[in-house]
Amino acid sequence: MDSNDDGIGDLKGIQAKIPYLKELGIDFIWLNPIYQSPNVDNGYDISDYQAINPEFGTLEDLKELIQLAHNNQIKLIMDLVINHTSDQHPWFLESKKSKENPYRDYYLWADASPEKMPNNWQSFFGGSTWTYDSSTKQAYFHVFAKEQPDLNWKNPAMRKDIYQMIRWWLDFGIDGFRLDAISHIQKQPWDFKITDNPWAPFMNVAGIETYMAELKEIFRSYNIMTVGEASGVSSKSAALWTDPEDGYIDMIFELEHQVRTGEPGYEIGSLPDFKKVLSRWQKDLQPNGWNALYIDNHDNPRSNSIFGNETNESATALATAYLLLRGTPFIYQGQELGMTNFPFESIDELRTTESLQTYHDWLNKGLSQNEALRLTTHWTRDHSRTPMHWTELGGFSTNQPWMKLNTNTDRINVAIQQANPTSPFNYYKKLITLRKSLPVFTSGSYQIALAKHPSVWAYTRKDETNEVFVLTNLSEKEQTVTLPNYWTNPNDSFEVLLTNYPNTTWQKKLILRPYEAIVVKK
Ligand code: ISL
Ligand code: CA
Repeated sequence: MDSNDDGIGDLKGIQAKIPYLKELGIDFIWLNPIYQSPNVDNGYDISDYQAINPEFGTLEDLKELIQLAHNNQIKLIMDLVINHTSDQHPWFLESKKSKENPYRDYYLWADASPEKMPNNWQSFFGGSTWTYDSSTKQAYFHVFAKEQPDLNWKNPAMRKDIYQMIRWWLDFGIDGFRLDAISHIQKQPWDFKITDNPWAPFMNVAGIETYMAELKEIFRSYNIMTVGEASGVSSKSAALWTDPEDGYIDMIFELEHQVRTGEPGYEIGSLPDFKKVLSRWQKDLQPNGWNALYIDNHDNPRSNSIFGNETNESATALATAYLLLRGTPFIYQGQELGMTNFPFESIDELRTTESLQTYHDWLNKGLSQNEALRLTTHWTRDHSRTPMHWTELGGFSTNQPWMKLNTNTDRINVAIQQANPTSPFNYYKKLITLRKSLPVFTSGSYQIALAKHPSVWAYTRKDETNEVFVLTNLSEKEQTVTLPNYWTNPNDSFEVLLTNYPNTTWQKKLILRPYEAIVVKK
């Protein structure tokens, strides 16, 4: 929400929407990076960790927001981006000056020539992980954009400065962190040879434990929550990472469930894999680990478009499927309305560096502008970054917003959905209330049901007092299912706790309507 009509959402805008968040029923806010940044990667390139980007407001505004949130029993966590900084961070500006500079080893430098980089590793955003610097005849290392040099975690002086900054924020009064790209902070030796996985040289590499243990020491001395974005940490080791007794952090975002299938450029989300991956994470993290649950985030297209068919039913079925799993559910802005992908028509409508880079790579390979645009936008992160829809005309700003509003604000907006009892917004409210009403949803065990069904995701949650069956048809076709006897025995009573369709039935043979969801308690 933009409070000062410059087209950019800001801290005061969030303050104004605390009542909305309270009504929805959330317990904490996670803010994407709002620090001082040249914005090459939407704030994930930080040039001053202890300053707020003036576009978003001031430290004072943040203090106020935290206060207001706390008054409403809402906590607030910030993104902690410590795998890399911006190339405009004073540490890097110093580091670049000379090989002898005291900040040289805050980053990763190696001998190179313009023709020969230290190795052939590829960055997540395309191209080499190395950028050559002619003045010192060395190259610096970056797993993301060249404007995001990786910090050298082997350097104790660098770590000390980072730890001091972390404590500064925790003393400021925030309630925790989402640890960005944390599994990449340790790298293999530069002569490590890539075989099958191009990201292996910097995915959860051995030795990372030392740094995670140091971070844990800090986190454990505050009453906070931490969630790590930790791609490459397997579901098996995630249980150790998040063990309540001696894990490094409280919970983990896995990235594996975003499986795509189909030809490149035409891919769709793969439902069977989505279900399989999430089920494995549920299994492997019980009883000792803890999941962070999500279907939308700022790095992926909208789930209602890639796994759903952009209807209220698909939005609510997907919500039911993930929000009742074991773990802490996250809701990404607008997901609760069933917001959808953006119909990109021009490259000017895109904002992320990664996508602009991809577009130019396609053009350089000789593709037409139209085809390059189609391939780039098919799966861009920009789908999810368009402004939130508050009213029929958007209501995000009185000015031209920093990214175009989606074209369906008339159908998908807060005002209209608050007034409609069967809207996704009101369904999310019910779902959150339901989740909080029974401890089985927090601590009960997870067991998949109808495991082989290609379009239905069903599972049970169970503790000493309650047993619940969650049944979702995640397809736009009717699906017939045969429920286990245990769940349809006429001698037992079954209570429908929640459903996204009127006139639900519960019997051994069921025909589920498109994206129908039913939650039943025995
Ligand atoms: O592991 C990955 C791919 O298999 C990467 O996805 C990586 O872990 C992820 O992209 C990291 O994302 C985060 O850090 C980026 C930033 O651009 C993203 O927005 C953020 O979510 C760099 O800070
Ligand atoms: Ca603004």
